[in-house]
Amino acid sequence: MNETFREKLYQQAKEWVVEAGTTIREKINDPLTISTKSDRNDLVTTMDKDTEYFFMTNIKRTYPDHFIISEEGYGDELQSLGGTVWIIDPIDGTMNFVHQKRNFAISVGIYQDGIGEIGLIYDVMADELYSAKRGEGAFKNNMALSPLPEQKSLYDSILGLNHFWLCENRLVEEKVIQELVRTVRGSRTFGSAALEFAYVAEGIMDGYMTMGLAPWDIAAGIVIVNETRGRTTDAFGGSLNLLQKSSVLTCNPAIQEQIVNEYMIKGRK
Ligand code: 2AM
Ligand code: CA
Ligand code: CA
Ligand code: CA
Repeated sequence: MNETFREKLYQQAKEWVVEAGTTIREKINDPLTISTKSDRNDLVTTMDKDTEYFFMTNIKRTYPDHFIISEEGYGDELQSLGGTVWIIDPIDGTMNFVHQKRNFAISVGIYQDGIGEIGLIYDVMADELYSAKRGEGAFKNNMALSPLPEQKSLYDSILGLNHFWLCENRLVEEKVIQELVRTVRGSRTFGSAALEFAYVAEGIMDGYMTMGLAPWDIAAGIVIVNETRGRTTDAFGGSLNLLQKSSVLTCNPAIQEQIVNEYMIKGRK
């Protein structure tokens, strides 16, 4: 992707993200129409769908040759990441949106032939935009984010985890997750994968690990975390495929191998 076009695309994507976020903020106290998807806690609202529709119509009108991967059904069914692909979660953290009216984000990643070029994560209620272009560093609004520290011990790390790690699975039976939680300084659950990636990039959390995320949960986050020296793999250190669901570990590289080798891979055996 040539530099001039990427800059234009970045400015355009940013404009749409902020416009969509502003609309959500203005309507935050309006009555919601909420439905459930795979289970009773898997929520979707008309705001999720309307926001995705806003992106889809704007993108298809302005860039008819671009593709879209997105959560709520307005995207394309893609078998490959060839060409320019927008990977969009219109509201990441829908449960937070519904119950808390905060701590949710719009997440937009733009990939060229599988390479993450642009990442935008907009914390709508805080009006904080995390952004990155590949090779040009990451920002929170207009402030450049510092590279993550080269020295980091797991003992003084804060890890983003969620309650699914406590539910029945092999890693819990093997006491792996319990040991990991005991080793780290603390754990946090924010309920928005995109924001948890943004916090790792910002260095206010040292890692985030979760099961079963979709491409739109992580596409923007990967680009932003990369730009502050963070690394993203599946929870067992394997590479990610943005056409599939996967477990995810994004963290400071200083603790990545230890989490993977001493906990996750050991626990899977
Ligand atoms: P969502 O709000 O866009 O659905 C919450 O733990 C995080 O996991 C959110 O980023 C949420 O994204 C994501 N998630 C992925 N699959 C989910 C599911 N089936 N139910 C609830 N949250 C899910
Ligand atoms: Ca969802
Ligand atoms: Ca999501
Ligand atoms: Ca969503």
